Amino acid sequence: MNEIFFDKEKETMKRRDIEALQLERLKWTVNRCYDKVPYYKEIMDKAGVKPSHIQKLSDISLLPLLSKADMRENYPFKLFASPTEEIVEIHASSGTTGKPVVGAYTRNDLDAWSECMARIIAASGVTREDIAQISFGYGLFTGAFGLHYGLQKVGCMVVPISSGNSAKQLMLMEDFGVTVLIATPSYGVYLSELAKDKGISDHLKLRVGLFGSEVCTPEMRDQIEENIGIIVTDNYGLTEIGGPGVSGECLERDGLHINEDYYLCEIIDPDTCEPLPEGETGEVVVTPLWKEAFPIFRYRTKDLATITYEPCRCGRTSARMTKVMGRTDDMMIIKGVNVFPSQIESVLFTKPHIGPHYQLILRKKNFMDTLEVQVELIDSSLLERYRELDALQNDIRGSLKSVLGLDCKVTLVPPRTIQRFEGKAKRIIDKRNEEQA
Ligand code: DLL
Repeated sequence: MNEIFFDKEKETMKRRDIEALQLERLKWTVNRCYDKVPYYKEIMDKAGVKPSHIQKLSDISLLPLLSKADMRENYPFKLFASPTEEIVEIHASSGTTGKPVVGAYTRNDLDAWSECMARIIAASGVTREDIAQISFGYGLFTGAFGLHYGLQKVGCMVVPISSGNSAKQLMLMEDFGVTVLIATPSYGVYLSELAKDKGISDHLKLRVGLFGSEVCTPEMRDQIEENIGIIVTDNYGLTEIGGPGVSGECLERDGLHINEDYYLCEIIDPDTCEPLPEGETGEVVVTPLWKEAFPIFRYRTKDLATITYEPCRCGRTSARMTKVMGRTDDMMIIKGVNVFPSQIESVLFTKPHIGPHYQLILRKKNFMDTLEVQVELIDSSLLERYRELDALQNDIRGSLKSVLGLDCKVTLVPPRTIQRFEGKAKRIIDKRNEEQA
């Protein structure tokens, strides 16, 4: 059994006690929203709900759901519940379209955030003896600072190198004897490939990697672990609800432990918005229970996952969510068929000779949408073995057809030809508006 806890007492609370604490903090959050943020008062009044209506945890469903549209409407600071002089830091989402979502922190908020992160970091087996390299981009993105504060709270030596300059990343890893790597899974794969190619994997002292901010597929995890011999764990969060720190894997790697005294998570049916029972997959809706500067309730993440309340083998009693299975807004509609990248990934995992890098290219041909799945081979020699290559291509195409109900073009491309990313990977390339044929 993994005996690594940051705060054993809080991480092994009885369900009854966790729920009592959640209710107390939920009331505090809802009161704060109602009293300090005119927009929240307005939408709660419209829904006919007052803070006093929250008497038990399930009363949360009386509150309206919030989404990115509410954030946009109140850009940049209108949802803040603390005066500027009490706010000590802001962050913003990494979204590429429209205005970013802005989050704010008071001094107390930073303490709570650090605590959430420290628990996740310790659950990955990291201790104060470790040296941790943060290869997330520092800046408005919440990833680097969140991990930075948590690692320092654990007592690690932090190397805040930020993302990019991969040769230097490897040099410092080797020279400083770095033991923990923090990055997006895509950048983790890239750095690990580079370390392997340069023949320095064996000189590195890396033992654990905490990855998050995008889906880390089993294939990516295996590849990083194989290339640089580390244990990979996954952690989850988003800017709107405070950044990373919502949940993370322990060394059992059997779901991501939710910091339940800081976050109340629900799973809803994304179409009907009805709460779903334990074990069913749906959209994750999160209410942070700790935020002073930027409180928020029932935030629709668009991420799909399942939650279980079964205690984990590690001894923690917190609820666990599965890895994010996809996003409701990643859904592509091609010839009327709903397609998620995760479905395509699940087919690709099962095939030989291909690595974790792929791209989905959407085009329009004769007014019809088409999908091309470009997949990178591990070994270029297969490109010369035409019959095998053809067989593999047809095999993938056949499997995709039976899983998706859609015929797509499959192209196998040489190793290292699909773009690598230092942040989150961009898998879908939508050329439908560029190439009207
Ligand atoms: O990505 C916060 C974060 C930073 C989490 C570092 C973990 C580590 P945003 O940029 O606002 O915040 O993006 C949030 O990223 O809704 C998910 O779709 C996705 N995401 C975050 N963590 C994971 C994960 C940060 N572990 C959006 N697995 C979320 C899959 C993730 N997707």
